[in-house]
Amino acid sequence: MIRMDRRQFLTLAAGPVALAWTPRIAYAQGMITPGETDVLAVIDVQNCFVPGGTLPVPEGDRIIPIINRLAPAFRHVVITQDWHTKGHISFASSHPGKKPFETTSLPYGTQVLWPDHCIQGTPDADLHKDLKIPHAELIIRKGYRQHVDSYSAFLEADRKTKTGLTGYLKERGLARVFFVGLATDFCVAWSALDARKAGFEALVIEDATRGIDAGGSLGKAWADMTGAGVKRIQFGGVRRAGTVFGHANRRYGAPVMGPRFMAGSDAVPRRHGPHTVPPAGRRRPPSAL
Ligand code: VGL
Ligand code: ZN
Repeated sequence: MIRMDRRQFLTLAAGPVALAWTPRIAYAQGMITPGETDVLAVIDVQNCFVPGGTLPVPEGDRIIPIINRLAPAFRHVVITQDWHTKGHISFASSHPGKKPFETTSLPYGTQVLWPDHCIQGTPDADLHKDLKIPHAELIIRKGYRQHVDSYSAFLEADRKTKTGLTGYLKERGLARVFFVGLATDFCVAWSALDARKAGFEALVIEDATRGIDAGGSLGKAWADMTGAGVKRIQFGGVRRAGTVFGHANRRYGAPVMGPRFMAGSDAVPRRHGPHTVPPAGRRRPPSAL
């Protein structure tokens, strides 16, 4: 005979009810459950952009555990890699007398000059070893033309040359792109803005990004993004299909632990983001006991 204590019984009994309630609660709390036409775009989480790399973004490595926990919520994931040639035109070292973070004028406009970074085939250009997204479906490289930079995952800096990502997403029926990665104010922002121009819905998961913030670039990037209809959300706002947090929190009046969608000024401080979701094994509603 199978013996079950009261706690186990209540947990099991609550299961189907909880699942049935999930969509309504998700909507009520503004949480987002990624679906079949959603894709997570993981931008440039490479050694070059984390501390110890050639163009380190402050705290760039801090987003990796968050991305690893977020990615399983998405059926579809694409990854980008900044992938420059040696002596690339975006490197200050290619412009005598120029220093990193100065600008120069190029045929396609003003170019910020960077330290040599993310050179094709070097360990510096590798995806970070702690990034664990085995189900990612595409890795798209950009910035590999000697004379054109590319922050955006869609369109290079000449604003004409396409990377092919628009066609890929459209052919696959993917309509809503969630962006994470590095750096918020360059490759993430340019990608999100171009996603909007190409007709996609675009969201940036703020606490799964970090910025360079050169000369006010971070504030400007957010202003441009929100002006273009890019939504600004937090990690806690995205949840995996089939989880029952919303229900559990509501019904039992438990402290709000579940992921919540927090847009704009409602955003909860970063420290609350990654800590709000218990490990997968513990995702079940509390029993009433
Ligand atoms: C990036 C500067 C130069 C980025 C790439 O990934 O944001 N920034 N190359
Ligand atoms: Zn670059």
